[in-house]
Amino acid sequence: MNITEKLIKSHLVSGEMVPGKEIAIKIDQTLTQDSTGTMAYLQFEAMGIPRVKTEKSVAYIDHNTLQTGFENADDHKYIQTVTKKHGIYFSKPGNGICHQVHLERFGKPGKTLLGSDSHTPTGGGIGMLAIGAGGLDVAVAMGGGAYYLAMPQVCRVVLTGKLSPWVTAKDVILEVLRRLTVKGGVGKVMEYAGEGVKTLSVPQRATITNMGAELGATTSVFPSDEVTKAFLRAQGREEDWVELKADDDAVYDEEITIALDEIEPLVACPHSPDNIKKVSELKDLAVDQVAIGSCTNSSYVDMMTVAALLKGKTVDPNVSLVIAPGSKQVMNMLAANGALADIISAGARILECGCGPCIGMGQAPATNAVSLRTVNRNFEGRSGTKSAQVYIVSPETAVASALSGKLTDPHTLGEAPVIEMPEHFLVNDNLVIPPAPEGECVKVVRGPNIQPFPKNTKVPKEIKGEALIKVEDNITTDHIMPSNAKLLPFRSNVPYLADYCLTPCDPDFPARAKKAGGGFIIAGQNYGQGSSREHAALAPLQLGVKGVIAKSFARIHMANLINNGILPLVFVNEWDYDNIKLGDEFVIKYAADQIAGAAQGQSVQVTNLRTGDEIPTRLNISERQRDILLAGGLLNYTKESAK
Ligand code: MIC
Ligand code: SF4
Repeated sequence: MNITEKLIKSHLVSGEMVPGKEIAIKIDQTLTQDSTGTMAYLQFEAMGIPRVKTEKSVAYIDHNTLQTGFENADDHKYIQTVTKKHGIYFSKPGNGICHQVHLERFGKPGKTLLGSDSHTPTGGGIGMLAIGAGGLDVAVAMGGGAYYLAMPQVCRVVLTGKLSPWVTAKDVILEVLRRLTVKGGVGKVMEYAGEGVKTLSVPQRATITNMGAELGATTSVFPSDEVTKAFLRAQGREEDWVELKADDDAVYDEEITIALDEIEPLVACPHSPDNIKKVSELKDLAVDQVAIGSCTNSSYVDMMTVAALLKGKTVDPNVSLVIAPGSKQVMNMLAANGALADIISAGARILECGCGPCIGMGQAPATNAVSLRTVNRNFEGRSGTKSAQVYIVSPETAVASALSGKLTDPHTLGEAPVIEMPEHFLVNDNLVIPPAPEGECVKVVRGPNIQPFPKNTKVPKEIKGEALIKVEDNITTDHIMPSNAKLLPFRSNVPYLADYCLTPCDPDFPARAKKAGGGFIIAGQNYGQGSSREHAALAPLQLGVKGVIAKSFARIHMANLINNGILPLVFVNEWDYDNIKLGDEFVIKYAADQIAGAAQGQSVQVTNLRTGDEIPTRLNISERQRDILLAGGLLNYTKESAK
């Protein structure tokens, strides 16, 4: 078996391990962050289970830490009290980005991790089967329920040789994205192998698995080997190590080879992580802002490298350099060894340990500005400025550019510094609050920002509605439910957020949907790529959206639509997309029967009342998902099944 199969087999609850078929796996650990967490805990509470049933569940506060009003602070109080009551560890704001901290302090090779954030696969860097999902799926897992997914195909990524100086793990994953694109990983696990693996540290591996999310992959995973063991030892938890490797005769569905020594510093250009060029091709592009941090590139070695490169230098006068170390551990170590002073004296602006600019929480660039970031996503508008041009680079390229004021290949800086992994990390978990031993008497505090979330109803006899919007390929969840410093505080208030749904594509969409009393979204390929935010399904539900008809869907978003009872219909004939006009009236007759038939592979006929066309579509659903859709979503289904 390969590693993926071993991890799945040891957690398999039901289903056959045949690619594409639905399987269910036991979840050992969960993580949530604050912007998806409030919803996940409200849903967990609605399930009425007193105590989590996982081995470890951790709630992080890392996204909404700007606290421009009472909303964030209210949500944090809610999460702190609800977790205390139900047996979940609480990582306070300031402790760092969920994925970075989880890797350092809680992740264990051989275990499964389900997180309400699409970059949960960061844990694959330490040999976990770590998957991103919607909040409701995470709530179910906390309650001891299995996680359902389509058995993935496994793509072996063979790494040969070793990275040359100035070339980084970030450049490796950008190279994978260049070859496979943002939909190249859909339905797959990217499993790393080959002699190059042992040359990469755990944080480097985690940078690569983190950005597997940008490929649309179910997850990515590295073996657990001596390097993993050394990392865990340095974190004071060697006892958490187990070895994990593929059998010699393991079989894979696909294979690609990446020669590490042939990679050059790369850059993802606006507005997609797969729009890759060589840094040297774009040299001299003037840069206005450089932001270093995010769950992709904020580890100790990343930050020490940044400090070494900045030491004794000054940031270009036209560049604003902002740096957010990934965790309190990293920040603390930089402070203790003096590297923080080097960063500060070079003129960098230090942000707290959190997501910050990555999700548009502050540091929005100026109009038309060029911003270089070490983040994983550069979707249009995500930085908080629609006209900004965001380029994704490694920390090394980021610093070289911050110093010169132009996009600069770090090779120009001379000899690359060699930063070793520490033998001992500074371990101090005093910002992690354990749950109350007995949660019964804990009072859960709810602020006025927490509003009831929309609930769907059973499928009616006929589903009717108009084409409310028609969008192109690769629409991201940042288009569907934008996040920025103004909107992120409202993640517990879906009625408020709904008024911004899909507005980057069409500002009139929410008003039109409300006026029409709901209807359908028409979309191209890979609809819903990006984040795990359930809000990208909840906001359309609030507006009465009944179905999305698309050429194809991204994995997590499709699961979120089903969990909320919205039909993810796939065009059988792509030309039907071309014939649809805004305002066309659709009807799905005998809806329940057609949905039932879809689980058996039959098509669902959507009638266009304007043209009289019958549009054949597919619902790629299991029998369980059929029942969820018929019930009007996972919550209704769970309640019905409990009767
Ligand atoms: C992101 O990077 O887009 C986020 C913000 O971390 C999201 C979660 C969210 O929308 O709250 C993700 O990746 O799932
Ligand atoms: Fe936070 Fe950015 Fe990572 Fe999302 S991608 S978890 S916003 S740092």
